[in-house]
Amino acid sequence: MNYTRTGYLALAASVCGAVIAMQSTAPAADQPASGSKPTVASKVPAAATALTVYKNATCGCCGKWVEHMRQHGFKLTVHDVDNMSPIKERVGLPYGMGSCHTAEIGGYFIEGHVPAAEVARLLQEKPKAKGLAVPGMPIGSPGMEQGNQQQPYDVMLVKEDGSTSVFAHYPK
Ligand SMILES: [Cu+2]
Repeated sequence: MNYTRTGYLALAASVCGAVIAMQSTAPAADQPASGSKPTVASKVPAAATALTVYKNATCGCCGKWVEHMRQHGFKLTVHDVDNMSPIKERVGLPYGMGSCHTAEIGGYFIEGHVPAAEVARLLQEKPKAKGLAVPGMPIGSPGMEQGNQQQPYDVMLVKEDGSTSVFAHYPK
């Protein structure tokens, strides 16, 4: 199965490439201040904040999403893999829900540029579901920032039977 399809994704991928180029010239300085400040992850039990991420090594926007999640208090284990398709198939991602990176937390998958706040909400509410997905790579989602540009997008809840419903709409 091929999860990267349509010109829309190709465009998003080129934007993501631009992000890589921009990032390489920026100082790799802004580490999150550790400790004191409450984060969205602090709303869920500490044991539930361990997130495993699979991505391509060259994916710049994936790396930026990883930073976004760390800044919000999640503890990440990141695996760089060449072929994402077997992982997306294993977690049961339905056709049309695909994005770049795939993560797993608390028995759920997190596909694409899902905001940390929605991951925390998922872990608090614990719906019967397979996971959350932001299909494609919408501009303005975490890790896909392009100045002030903001493409409206939905965070989809993927149920156990593969059907989907809107979990959150952005911008809020
Ligand atoms: Cu991406």
